[in-house]
Amino acid sequence: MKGWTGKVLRIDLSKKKYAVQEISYDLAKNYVGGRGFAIKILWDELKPGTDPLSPDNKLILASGPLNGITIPNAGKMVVAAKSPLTGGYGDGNIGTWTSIHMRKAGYDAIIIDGASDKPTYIYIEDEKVDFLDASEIWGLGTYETEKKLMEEHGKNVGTLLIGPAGENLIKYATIRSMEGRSGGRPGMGAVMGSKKLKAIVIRGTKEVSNIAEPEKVKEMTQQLYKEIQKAENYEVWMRQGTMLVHAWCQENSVLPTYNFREGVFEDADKINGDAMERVRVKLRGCPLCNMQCGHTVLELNGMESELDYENVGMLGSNIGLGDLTKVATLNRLADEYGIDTISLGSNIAFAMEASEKGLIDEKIEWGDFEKAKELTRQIVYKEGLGALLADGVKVASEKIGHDSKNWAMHVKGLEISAYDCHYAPAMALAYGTSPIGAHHKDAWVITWDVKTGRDKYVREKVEKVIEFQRIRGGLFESIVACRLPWIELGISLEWYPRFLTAVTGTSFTLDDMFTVADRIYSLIRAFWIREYGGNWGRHMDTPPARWFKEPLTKGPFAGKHLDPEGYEKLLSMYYEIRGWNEQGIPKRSTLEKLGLSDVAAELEKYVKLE
Ligand code: PTT
Ligand code: SF4
Repeated sequence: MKGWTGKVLRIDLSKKKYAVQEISYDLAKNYVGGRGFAIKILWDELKPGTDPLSPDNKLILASGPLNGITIPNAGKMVVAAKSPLTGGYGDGNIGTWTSIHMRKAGYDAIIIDGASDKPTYIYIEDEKVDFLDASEIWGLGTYETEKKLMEEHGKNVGTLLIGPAGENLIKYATIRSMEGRSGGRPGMGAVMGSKKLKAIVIRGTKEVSNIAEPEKVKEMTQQLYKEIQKAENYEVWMRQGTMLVHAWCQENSVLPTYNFREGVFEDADKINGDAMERVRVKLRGCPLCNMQCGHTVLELNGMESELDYENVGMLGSNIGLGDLTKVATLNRLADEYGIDTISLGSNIAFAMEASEKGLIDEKIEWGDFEKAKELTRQIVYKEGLGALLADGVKVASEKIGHDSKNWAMHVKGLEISAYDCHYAPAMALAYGTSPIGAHHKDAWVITWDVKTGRDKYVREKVEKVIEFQRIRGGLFESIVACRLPWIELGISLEWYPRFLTAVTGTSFTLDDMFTVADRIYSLIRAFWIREYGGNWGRHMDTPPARWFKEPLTKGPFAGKHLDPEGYEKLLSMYYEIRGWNEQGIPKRSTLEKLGLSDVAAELEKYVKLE
């Protein structure tokens, strides 16, 4: 086959063995790559009920046909496993040279199984895999770890690594790469830690040569780089990147503030994109990108800290902190430890609210930077109050009880990213139905929600959520490329099936890609249901009670809250369009239509199918 390498590298850390396995053309065509490969492997191979932090969990590193060649913004990769935070499917999309080196080494994906009995890292060079001693780097922060790995193996490698948070099995530890990149919000770093795997270093020395139409791909690549640079929004984007959205969020009352109680923050202008631009020191980003968006500023100790909107939303207004340098300091700390900034911000805010309400003994006030910093350390080392928060807000609320589950801001156990949805029903539905828990990546519909009538609970909104999920969660996560050229610069979506067709020689239209996306979505859904069995239901797709029961008290939309009946209506429409039943379980006919008859047969062992 063309385009795909057709090979998967399997590594068994328990036995320190590895093997190469071929994948079929049908699998490649039906799942394309990235998230598609990850869920197919996890569904086929993971025994239901597997403890995510046991050696039996599998860590999947998956690329797509666009990786390893110079196509713009394709320096990305999917990292996936059963999530220790949610108990369901978990993944993340990380910018890294690993994606490129993995394909150059000859693999579409790597599956890491088992666990080492002592700290280890893996060095892969083409066909060769070495299991190396990591005792000297175990315990180090991510910056120091990466530096030492590069000193040892040179700079021409891809790295994926964890910090102390992953080592200590903090359930929202992430995987890090290239200093600024972080991926796998639902605890992919903890899965590495449970395998005593500090890092993966990979060098691919070959070229990805089996491209169906190499000249065409080359020509299109040059054209797209130019088109990106000429885009109308290019200059504005280059000034602030994702931080552009901060001021918009404040204006539209969706900036997460005081644990998502409010959508406006009194000190918003001290931590927005303009504030960042005034002190910015550098621009960084993923490989193969000419619209880089990682803006760094100096934190309190003079170190660089890379600010994206989510980081500032969750470690700024959401914990009541209106000082950019202090936000940057917490952000750098999170990167150093290898812990997700979104979940961290949510857990700190949860502690602040619990303290305010007298539900915990510790005193930690809104905006208290020193205590937030110390709490971050305590979370990573599971000390004091940190031990309560190391498994996420869902578990913390189950432990402290009272009404805290109403304001433990998560869906399916994954903390909500930085958009308040008191008055944004489509975005609430996007969080509710995201396939990994409350992440914005699959359907960032908030600007559309605001533009088209925030009081409306109508079918059009549901259709938009599904359209975005198909594009963002399906197309971009399987090919695998950054979606920001399309979202931020208005680059036409048609580029991507055209690239895919020219690379693989298999004809893909946008509609074909949406069928792949629907297949991936229903299979991810089946995975969750198999894990949750009888405990599955609509509640799994419902955001926390705060947004329904506690209206905003500040800003232009004071008094607004989500309408529970309206939300139920949206959810029912969502299930109907997806071909799932009233509990969100795929119908047999839907699975069959997507070529998943075997999945229907397996799922029937766990729930009744319609
Ligand atoms: C992503 C999530 C995001 S989404 C942000 S900021 W964003 C946070 N970044 C963190 C960080 O930094 N350090 C840290 N310790 N934790 C962090 N947690 C948060 O993680 C990221 C960019 C961004 S920046 C976005 S929107 C886009 N996301 C894409 C995606 O999901 N898919 C895709 N095909 N393209 C995307 N392009 C953009 O990539 P997760 P990255 Mg990330 C420091 O991984 O798990 O999905 O969580 O990968 O390489 O850092 O790029 O305003
Ligand atoms: Fe990476 Fe940003 Fe470029 Fe996307 S736009 S590839 S996230 S640097």
